[in-house]
Amino acid sequence: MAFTLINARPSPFGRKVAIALIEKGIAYDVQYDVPWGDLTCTPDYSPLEQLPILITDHETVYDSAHILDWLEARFPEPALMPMQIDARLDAMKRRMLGERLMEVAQALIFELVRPDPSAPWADRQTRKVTGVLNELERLYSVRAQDAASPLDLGDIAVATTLLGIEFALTSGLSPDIAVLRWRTAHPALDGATAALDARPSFAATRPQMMDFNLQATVA
Ligand SMILES: N[C@@H](CCC(=O)N[C@@H](CS)C(=O)NCC(=O)O)C(=O)O
Repeated sequence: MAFTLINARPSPFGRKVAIALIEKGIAYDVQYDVPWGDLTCTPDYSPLEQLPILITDHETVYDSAHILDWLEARFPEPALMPMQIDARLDAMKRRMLGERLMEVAQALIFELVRPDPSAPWADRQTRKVTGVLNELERLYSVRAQDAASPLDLGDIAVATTLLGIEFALTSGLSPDIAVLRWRTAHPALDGATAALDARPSFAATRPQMMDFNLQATVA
């Protein structure tokens, strides 16, 4: 079966899907698109008009979280979710927090590049980022005690979000927002992310810039 991933750069959402495909041993081609551009093909494949989109011979699947669930259902081996119920619920919680953190961080960045940002609204998003980072730090402190735990979708979601945030800051895509510099105050997340980032699936999908104007996108 042929797989095409339509992706945007440097999308943490698309990277999440690419990592899951590689971990499952599924070969795929990548096509890049700019969903904000006049020539975008994204609406041809997704009513949400968002990337990533995964196209196979028989199906078109969109939204990164839904694509991960679809992959797990259609290609269960190797499993990226534990079968044991407590481990599974823990992975689901880490995955949910990782996915929501990306959205909150994105909302904060977009607000702060607006010409007249709302301070109360930005403060609220800042509190959410702090709270989620602290909760993930607690969860990964526990997870670090079991060095043998296999990779799961929680790890992929959390690491792609944290590395995506870091890339946005270091590449200048985002302004320097103190709460988004997550490494120093969160040693368990620092350690877990470094280990995950050393995997071949992460090495093969490092974020890269494309010609992208955040200010124009927000406007
Ligand atoms: N919840 C979506 C978010 C994806 C997303 O925001 N994708 C961006 C590219 S990185 C996009 O397509 N934005 C265009 C838009 O929102 O209209 C997912 O996880 O797939």
